[in-house]
Amino acid sequence: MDVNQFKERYVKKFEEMYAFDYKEGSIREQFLTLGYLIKNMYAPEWRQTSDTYLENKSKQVFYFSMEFLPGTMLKSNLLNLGLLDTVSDGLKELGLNLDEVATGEMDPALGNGGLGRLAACFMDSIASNGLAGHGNGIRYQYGLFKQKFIDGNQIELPENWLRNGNVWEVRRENKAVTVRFGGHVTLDEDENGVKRPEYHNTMNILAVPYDTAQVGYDNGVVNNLRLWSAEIPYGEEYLYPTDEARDQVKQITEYLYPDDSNYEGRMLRLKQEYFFSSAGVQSIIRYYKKMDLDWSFFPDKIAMHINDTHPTLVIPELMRILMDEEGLSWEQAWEITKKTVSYTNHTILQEALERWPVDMIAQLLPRIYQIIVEINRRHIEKKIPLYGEDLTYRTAIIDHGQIQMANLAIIGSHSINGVAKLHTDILMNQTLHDFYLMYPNKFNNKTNGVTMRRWVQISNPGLTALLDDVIGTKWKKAPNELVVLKAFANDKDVLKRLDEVKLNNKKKFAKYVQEEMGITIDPTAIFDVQIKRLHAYKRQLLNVLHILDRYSFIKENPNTDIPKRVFIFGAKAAPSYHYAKQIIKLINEVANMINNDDSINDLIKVVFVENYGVSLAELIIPAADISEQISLAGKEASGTSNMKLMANGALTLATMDGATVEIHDYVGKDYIYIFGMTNDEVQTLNENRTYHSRHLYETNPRINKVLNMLVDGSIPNTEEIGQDIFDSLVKYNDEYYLLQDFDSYIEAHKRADTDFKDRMKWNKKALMNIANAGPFSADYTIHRYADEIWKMKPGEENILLQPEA
Ligand code: CR1
Repeated sequence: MDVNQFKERYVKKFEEMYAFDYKEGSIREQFLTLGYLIKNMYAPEWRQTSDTYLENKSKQVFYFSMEFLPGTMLKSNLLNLGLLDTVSDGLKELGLNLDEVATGEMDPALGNGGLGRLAACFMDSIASNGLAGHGNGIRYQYGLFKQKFIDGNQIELPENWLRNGNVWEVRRENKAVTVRFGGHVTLDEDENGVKRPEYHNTMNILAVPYDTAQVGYDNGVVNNLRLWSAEIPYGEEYLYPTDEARDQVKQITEYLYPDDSNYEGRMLRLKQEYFFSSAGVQSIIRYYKKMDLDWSFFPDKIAMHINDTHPTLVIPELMRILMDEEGLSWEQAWEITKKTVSYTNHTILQEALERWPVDMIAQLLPRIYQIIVEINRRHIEKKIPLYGEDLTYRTAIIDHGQIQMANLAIIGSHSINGVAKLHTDILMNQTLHDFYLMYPNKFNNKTNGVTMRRWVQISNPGLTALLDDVIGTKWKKAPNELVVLKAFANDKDVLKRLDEVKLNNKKKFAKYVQEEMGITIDPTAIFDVQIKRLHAYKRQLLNVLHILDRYSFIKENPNTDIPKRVFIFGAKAAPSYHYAKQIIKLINEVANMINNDDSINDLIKVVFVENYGVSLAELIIPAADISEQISLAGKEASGTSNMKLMANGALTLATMDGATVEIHDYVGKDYIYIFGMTNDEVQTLNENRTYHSRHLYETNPRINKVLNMLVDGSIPNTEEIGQDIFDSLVKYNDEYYLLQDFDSYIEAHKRADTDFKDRMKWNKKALMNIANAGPFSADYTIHRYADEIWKMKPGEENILLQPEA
């Protein structure tokens, strides 16, 4: 399609849809027109991809995830279809602007943070790597809450992302399945003496799929993201005569749970988990039957991956269907299940490990409960002779009246992986050590990755053009080619151009901050960015302590020559996470105080953007100079903003935690600012029990001064929260060791100040970060998942493997 053809089709489409001239269309109408037009264009490839998979009986992976955070899809679809320039030029000739039209799209916030965004990057990479793989999740009516600040406090508003419809999705009513809840189950013998379950008085919910195309990059592959919505089954409306009864159904897919690191124990959450797990498994089974193969080939054709433990019920659900509906024996079903399912762990935080009360599962899912009990019984029986009682019971699925979802996920799958080397080591040596002794071969590492298409090509066109010009375009298909850039590390011209690209991106963000927040920031200042969920372990508070320290230094030394800094925060706190919300209030009040203090010559500004999400990340990341990755070592499983920021030329200022350890190893110590305790040092401090934060408060004058600011009225409107936060650090012994790492953190920032003054030195460091970002492309991560866990090859004509006897 050339520019003229595009223009013609666009104008025609607009008139068909709205029956008036496109020039009078609203942004929303222009966006919708473009969206439908693009959908028409990939529809044949979408259909063809799925036909090919069926014809070739290709092995396919289904990625089960409670969350997907895809971001807006207009530009990513255009990019992947190779139409970005054509459409951008065509619109221009029609007097329209692609960037403006793109604002007509809502950003679907169907996830909390890293876990959901990772799932979206993986969808993009699976299709772009030419792999047959699809997502399976929930079509929440409301995404993650919209964050507002009122008097500096976080307020949560509903995010009605579907209110104007969604161009990309296709409702497939004819593919709906029924998911059963509640009631009770009896096991009756059939004529052959086989026990068959009979369900009584169940509540039947219709799961209706909405499919969204996942367009691969320049390869003609279009996979599927299937999100399920709960409805009353047709013909059963009479069973739901009241609003309340109907609400119970609607509720199942109404809200995304807004906690990312807290286990939420409500019945509704459990319903959600079973709902999309069961619907997904049922539709996969129906599909497999179309291939007309023996059940023993199932694991050769289907892989089911569970993103954290939220979809763990896939395991007993697959067992249930294979036995109860397809008549397989327990042993056959168990072999198939284990070979089909694999599991990723995303956190070692105890409070995030899912445990459901036995009663809850027994009541909501009686048949599934029976199967879990039996899996547990057989596990214990088989392992005691091999590992003894102590170890075996520590790995039990049912313990103290609770179902341990991680234990079920490990026992019922063939692979468990962590998301960065350090995280996987901690899983093997500590958190899941008993399981590691039992199943050493199941454990493996898959360091996270990010898609460079969204995070460089789409969000940073300036850098993309520079790279294309300097190193050619190979990096777009093979991100490791970015390493070629190293050859230009001392090339003044390239470094200067890099500087200009960054400055432009900073100007763009500064404009947003001016318009949306009324804060003026200087684009030549250091843009120091921390963007991630608000959580105590991520230590946004340490960042604040540094800001206060710097502020008081400048007040006392107004003529200092340190470079200007803009501290940029983006973070949502779980609505029930009181402490995190206090930190938000504190940051906002500190921002107010500093931004309005004329005596410091704008040497510091603090910008806390409202409603941080994928779209804002696309604006902030290309503008960042410093990437703050300052979690307590051992706590951040991987982090993924670290990778996006690095790829956009920000310098990482970090503890040795999560994937930042690997970033350090690739980029080299001269191009990163490392501070603080290592994981081993944290462990030692934990074991010795010698940490006394009050002692540090009393003996370290710098710490003393900054902490006093929290309670002596220096910061307006923080009386109560200032005291609470102070107490968490001094009275309750500073759980995340902020004060222990404080001095080295300040030191690291000083080094950054000095380096920034030498522009060429700084730009060289930025360049080295970009050049070393290739290994963190999700394309490589997905390649390793496919190769080592899912046993899949791109476009492979799948040859039937002989099933094991
Ligand atoms: C981790 O906290 C990681 C993402 C994706 C998060 C973060 O470090 O990058 O997963 N874990 O792997 C999470 O959300 C529920 O757990």
